[in-house]
Amino acid sequence: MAAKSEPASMDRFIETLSPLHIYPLWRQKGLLLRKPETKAIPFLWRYAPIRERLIEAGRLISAEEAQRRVLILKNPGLDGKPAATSRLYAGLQLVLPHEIAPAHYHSASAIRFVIEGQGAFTAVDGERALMEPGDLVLTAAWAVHDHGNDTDEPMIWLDGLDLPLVTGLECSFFNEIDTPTQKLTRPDDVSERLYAHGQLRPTWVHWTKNYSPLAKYSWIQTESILIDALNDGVAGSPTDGIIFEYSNPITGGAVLPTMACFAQLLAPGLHTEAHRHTTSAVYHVVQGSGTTIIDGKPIHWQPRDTFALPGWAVHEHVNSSSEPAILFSFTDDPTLRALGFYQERFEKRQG
Ligand code: 1HN
Repeated sequence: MAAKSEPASMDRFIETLSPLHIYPLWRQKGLLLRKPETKAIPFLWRYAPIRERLIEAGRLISAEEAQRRVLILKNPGLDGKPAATSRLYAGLQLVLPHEIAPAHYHSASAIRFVIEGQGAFTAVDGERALMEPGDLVLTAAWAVHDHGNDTDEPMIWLDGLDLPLVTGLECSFFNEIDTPTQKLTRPDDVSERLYAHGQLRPTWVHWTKNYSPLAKYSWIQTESILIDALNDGVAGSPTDGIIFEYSNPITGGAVLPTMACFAQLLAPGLHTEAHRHTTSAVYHVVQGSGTTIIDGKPIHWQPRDTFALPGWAVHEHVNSSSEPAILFSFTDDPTLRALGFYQERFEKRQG
């Protein structure tokens, strides 16, 4: 609070402070907010026009030259920052037939969610994960990774990274390795066979890393889990319907230390309860169409669209169609929980 007495002398006093690089706390604005504020806005990126530009980019630059041929999804509220929400980066990546995206590693963690194509791969930690639509592939912080497409079809996926967080914390490192592709030391998809069932733990592996040992979460498995729950009449969560978190099979926790991933099914006719949480999210539509109302703004989504949910935005999902709708999402949940900043409130529905 500004002092009420002697405003003139107070102003003269404050003028003397700036040469000393000091400032009165009682005059400082925006220091302690009563609730979270963000410049990120609720926003939808339609797939078709972006796909068109990606294919055009494919004629203009090779994956090798670009390192990664990606169109970044920039939230219009964030002043041109390469970010979909203030803590999450998202982009759509194209790898054309017989291309490679050269091996590198960085301190940012990444996820890939496959949109189109079949049989291209991400190599990570000496193992190739063969990718099909709907598969989730992890490339953890510091893990060397390269992508390749030995098929005859273009491969397109959604990249999700914690990059705005990492750069905000001033902890970004990035390096190439000496060869375009990394040495493969393990059979393709071996981590899937060891861990994807999630019930039997290979006892000879002493996994102490802070991310999931499973490189790929296949869509075949994820989809059947969602559909089985629907057929069993499971209602799921009041705010999210039938929602599963992709988990680290060793800990049961999030797949990465900074990001969590979810797959959710909204049954036909479902209108969820509204809530808000400090975490922000990027959603990608796998199947069906519907509306997510975010801070009063209806986001009408269709298959392959991607949309941003800013932190603390009130939201509810509506599937007014007669088909199930399926959404994939990644969030900054583990970061906020680790720091004790996770908060959730239930709200009145907006629509
Ligand atoms: C990255 O490593 C990939 O490996 C994609 O495919 C997008 C955006 C920023 C920084 C690193 C990839 C990226 C990235």
